[in-house]
Amino acid sequence: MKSIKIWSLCLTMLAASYAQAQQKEQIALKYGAQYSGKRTDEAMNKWRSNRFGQFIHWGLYAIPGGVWNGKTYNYAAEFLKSSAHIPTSTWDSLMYQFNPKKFNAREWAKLAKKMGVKYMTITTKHHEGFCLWPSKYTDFNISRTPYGKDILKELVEAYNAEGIDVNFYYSVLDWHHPDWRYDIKTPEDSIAFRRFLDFAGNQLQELATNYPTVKAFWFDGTWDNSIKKNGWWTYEMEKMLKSVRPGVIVNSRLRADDYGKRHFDSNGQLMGDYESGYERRLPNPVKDLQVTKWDWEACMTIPENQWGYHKDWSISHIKTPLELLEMLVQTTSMGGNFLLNFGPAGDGSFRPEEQKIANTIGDWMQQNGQVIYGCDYAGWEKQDWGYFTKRTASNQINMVVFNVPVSGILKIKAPAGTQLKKAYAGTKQFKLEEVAKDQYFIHLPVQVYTTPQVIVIETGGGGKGGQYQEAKT
Ligand code: H76
Repeated sequence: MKSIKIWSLCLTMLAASYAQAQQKEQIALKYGAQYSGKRTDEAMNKWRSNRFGQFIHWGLYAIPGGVWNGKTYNYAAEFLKSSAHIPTSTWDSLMYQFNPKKFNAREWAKLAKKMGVKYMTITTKHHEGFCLWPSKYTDFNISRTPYGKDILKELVEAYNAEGIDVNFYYSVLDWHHPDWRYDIKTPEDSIAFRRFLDFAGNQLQELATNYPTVKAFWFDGTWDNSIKKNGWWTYEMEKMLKSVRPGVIVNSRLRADDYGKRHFDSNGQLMGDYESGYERRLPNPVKDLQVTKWDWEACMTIPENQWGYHKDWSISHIKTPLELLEMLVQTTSMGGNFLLNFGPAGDGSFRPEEQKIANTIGDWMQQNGQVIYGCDYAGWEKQDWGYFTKRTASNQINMVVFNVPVSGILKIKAPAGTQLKKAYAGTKQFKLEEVAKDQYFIHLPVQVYTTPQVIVIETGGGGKGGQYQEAKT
């Protein structure tokens, strides 16, 4: 007994000195995280409460739609220039065909509103380098197409009119710009890339200045050595955007620190305002609960890996509305935002499959959006039937049930000492049974369910007060 005590004392001391050493080992960084912890200002609280967003990939790649000279390329359609080895001058001349006859910004915004998204993130410029706004820093932009008008402005106005926030996706990687470099190997590279960074900085300043309602910048194409060796620039861009547009939000993907460490700096601090590494995948709802410590967003395609419009969707599994809805709910249950991608065609229309998905998800969201918007990680143990969400700054716990067991019994393990009072959906009340210490059953009618069921739990008071007979073993 005595030796156990001494050992545990030793271990405690060891742990304490280890923690101290860890703290001392903080590396001095010039370009690391600009603050620590979650932002709690109004703009960030709004971003977080939005929870569900629409991603839009639209550019010249929507015209060929993954097909070049009669050959279909199965890789992501927005990468066609690279997959089919198309010379830049050939690709760039697609600009003279960009004339989306069916484009109607207000219809796009109405579909998004119907789906229930609270924000939309649009590719202002993807890797191809083509700009959806009339940038004064390059001719490779919308004003030189037969369409001619500022599509970005039309979209911002139409979505904002529906009460939807608009965020700008911006690819730093640029296949069009002669000064882009993947790595810096010579003094010439260094000079050219410096010119490129000035160009990109000017464009970002232009976007932040000319579209004053922009809420966030979503950076992409930042993984190459050239950016990792220029962490200072990513630090400066975060600062610059926040000074031009106070409250604006940037994703962690923008950032690299002094040592080229990305997303999280060399001291393990998240850079930017939210983590943006979950792409076409979600964290594990049991094992990966560390994500609840910071803000994050997952982005998701409907096919396996198509962001821009691809003519042939038969080449991969197409996610169903229920699959996508479950991803949205799971993401909310872990304190993240879910950004679902759409790739409109070159004529400005949404394919029927995407419209169906938007409408089906929207039908559910109109009824049940209260368990998504303004909701967060509940801190309750995950159960097989689905997910818990919690309304921020309230005691309301929601259950979103995707798998009703054959018994109709939904098991709940409440946090220690939490009493459950009532389980209901609208005016319908379910039988709630306390079966053991902190354990409850909710009895659902045994039937076939075709949509996720929402049950609200009221906590506090009542119950057996923890009077249970403990087993002696
Ligand atoms: C790789 C890559 C890019 N990142 C995704 C968000 C899409 O934009 C895709 O093209």
